[in-house]
Amino acid sequence: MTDSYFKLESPITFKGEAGDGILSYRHYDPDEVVMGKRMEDHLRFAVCYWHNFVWPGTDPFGGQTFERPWFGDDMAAARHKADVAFEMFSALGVPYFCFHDFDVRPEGASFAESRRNLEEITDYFSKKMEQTGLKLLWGTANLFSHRRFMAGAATNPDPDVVAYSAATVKSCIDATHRLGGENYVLWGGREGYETLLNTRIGQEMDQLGRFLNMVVEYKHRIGFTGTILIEPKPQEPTKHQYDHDVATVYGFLKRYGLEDEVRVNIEQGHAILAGHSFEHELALAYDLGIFGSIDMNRNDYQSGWDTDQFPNDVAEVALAYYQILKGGGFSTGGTNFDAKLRRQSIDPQDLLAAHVGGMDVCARALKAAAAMLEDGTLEAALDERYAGWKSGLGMDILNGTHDLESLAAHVQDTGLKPQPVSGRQEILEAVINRFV
Ligand code: XLS
Ligand code: NI
Ligand code: NI
Repeated sequence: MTDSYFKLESPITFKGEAGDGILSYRHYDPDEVVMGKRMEDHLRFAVCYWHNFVWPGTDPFGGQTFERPWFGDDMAAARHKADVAFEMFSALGVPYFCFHDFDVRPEGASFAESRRNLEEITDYFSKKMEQTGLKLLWGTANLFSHRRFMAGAATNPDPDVVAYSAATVKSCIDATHRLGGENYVLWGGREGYETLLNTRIGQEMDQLGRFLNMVVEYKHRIGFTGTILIEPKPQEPTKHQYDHDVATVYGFLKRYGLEDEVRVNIEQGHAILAGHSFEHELALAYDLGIFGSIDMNRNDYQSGWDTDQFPNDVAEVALAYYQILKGGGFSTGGTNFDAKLRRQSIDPQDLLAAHVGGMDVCARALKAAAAMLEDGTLEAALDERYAGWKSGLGMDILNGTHDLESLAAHVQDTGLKPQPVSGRQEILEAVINRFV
């Protein structure tokens, strides 16, 4: 155990209006009951390892800005990093964390050494989890940083790389299983292409389909009960990624017979990159029965890339939690901050304050969403708009009583003249404003 990095006198707790909202929560009170459930159990916050403890603050034009005492590529540095990570998770009072293999252990000279390093850190985590009560929301493999993955992992044209990727995923599922992880995530950063001049889409999709089936088979073989999640993203780092968005992932899962086995981890910033709103992706995933978890980090709307900022817009986040509450909330999923500091935020306190701010935004948004749902105006407006489908003509269209000919006859015989009805968008938007 290393010395305290954050030098906090006491953990960060809910102080409401009495606190400054920087190193205290003004809105996130884990024990406050919202719609019959504690806020902590609704939100299921997780903090990610990679952006917080690994990312050096680089951008395409500049190098490292963060000087962290745990940066280094040996096991001593990895343990030091784990000490600070668990110090931060505990100080924030979040229930969960998430990691990639690459974040937590040094890369070995061989696959076997990398695996041993991961196992050693997994043991170290296991003790810390016991001491602190922290839980693992999900584990994942980094199949995109090392140069061996430059042309993809499961979709690489070289079967040797696919085999290496499979071995890597196996060791990461083992680590996740050992730590009682509640989900296992696959984000296909390099599962896509730069140009069709060197790519066969159909071949690569078949590889990905088989790969994912192997993951599911292995999960069942070892008795891992967590959910397997795919994280859709349309591009970056590759120009075109196969897991483009929720709808694309669903089509892929159907094609390879996985729609009952695999769900989605939806990231706000990825939804924006795909040209959707976050709530669109959430609502669709619930409707398709594949909603799993969320990465709660926003994109900058001007820059057009994955900036991974902490959330700071209550109204926007409220619409997201509105869909989540309506859909029945999380089961094995949670709210993961896959978010990173801006590269000028170099103080230890910035790391804590970023999460506190993000968690307070989510807490306010959850309460607003619950109030909207309890108020019922929005749902009543939807019920009214779709009322025609509950009986009579609407019901007969849906249940197959009608076909094109019978509908044509119906329209002619009754002299039907459909009457346009207001969509009332501005009125509904004004309703939102009552709650945020
Ligand atoms: C990158 C992804 C990544 C995944 C985990 O854009 O969001 O961080 O969440 O591999
Ligand atoms: Ni993510
Ligand atoms: Ni992302």
